[in-house]
Amino acid sequence: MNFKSELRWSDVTPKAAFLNRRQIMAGAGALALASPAYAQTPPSPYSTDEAPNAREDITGYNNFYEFGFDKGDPARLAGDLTVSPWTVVVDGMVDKPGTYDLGDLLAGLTVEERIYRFRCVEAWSMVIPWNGIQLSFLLDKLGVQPGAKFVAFETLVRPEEMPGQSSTFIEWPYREGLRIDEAMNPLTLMATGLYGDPMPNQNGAPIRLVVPWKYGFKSIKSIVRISLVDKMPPTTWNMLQPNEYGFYANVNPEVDHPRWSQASERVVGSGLFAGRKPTLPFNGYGDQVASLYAGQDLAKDF
Ligand SMILES: Nc1nc2c(c(=O)[nH]1)N[C@H]1C(S)=C(S)[C@@H](COP(=O)(O)O)O[C@H]1N2
Ligand SMILES: [Mo]
Repeated sequence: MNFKSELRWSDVTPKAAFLNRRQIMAGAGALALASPAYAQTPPSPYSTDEAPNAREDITGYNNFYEFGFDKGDPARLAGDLTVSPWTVVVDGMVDKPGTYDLGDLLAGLTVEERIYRFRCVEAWSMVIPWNGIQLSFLLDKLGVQPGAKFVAFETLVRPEEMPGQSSTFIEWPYREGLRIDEAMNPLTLMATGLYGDPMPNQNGAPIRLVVPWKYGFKSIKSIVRISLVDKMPPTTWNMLQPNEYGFYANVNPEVDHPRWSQASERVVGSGLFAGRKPTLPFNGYGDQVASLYAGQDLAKDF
């Protein structure tokens, strides 16, 4: 049996990374053998060694306005979203445009575990063990043309399954974008799962962006369109409140939100009194990304 051709995109998340060695030795050998992709996932040098939040925090406290404005709405209402089949349109300045089945889009690419800090613009944070594909590898496969300066993303529009889309507060689809060098940075991930399981619907199934040095709103969920473009694309929060939410949205303790401080953050799940810590420039990823912004005034390009 050729396991590789039998594997679907959702099967290639590295579950075995979460089984300890003794479990693998003792009883899970069958899983390891049947799923070569699992066993081949070494710990990533890009992962933080901070302890991940509990699955209940990550899957129970969400922002996903397509399902409502409350943090509990996505967990309550996203369960019935149809995430398979899933198609992604790739268009613009790219060698291989098309309407891809998700499995075809990701075929041949390696799913890695990346444990990243995650900082919402609302000043709360978590540590999340994502599984996903480095965006640069996907873009290399698609063939970015020299004229492309930005990559734009759109979320699914399906009001029948996304009750929050009855609100006109946001002009759907939810949109986000990155400059090409940001998209090509090795930290930037197209996440397909967390904790070794396929992405929970409330976290942006079946595929979402994760940009760990930027405020969480850049990390657009449930992506159905990827466009390579030559101009800075319109993005949802910037369209809504340009003076509060910039295109770059790099985590920056020195540039406050007009209505609250960004100097510190509430660590979700860590208890009432101990749960605050200072926010770090670029969310602690400055060594990897500060050079992208050399020569830019980050108080202006916030
Ligand atoms: N399509 C879409 N993507 C989205 C959002 C959203 O409302 N719709 N919210 C953003 C915000 S503000 C945050 S903080 C993160 C939350 O991701 P999480 O629920 O997986 O923690 O998703 C981002 N991506
Ligand atoms: Mo957010």
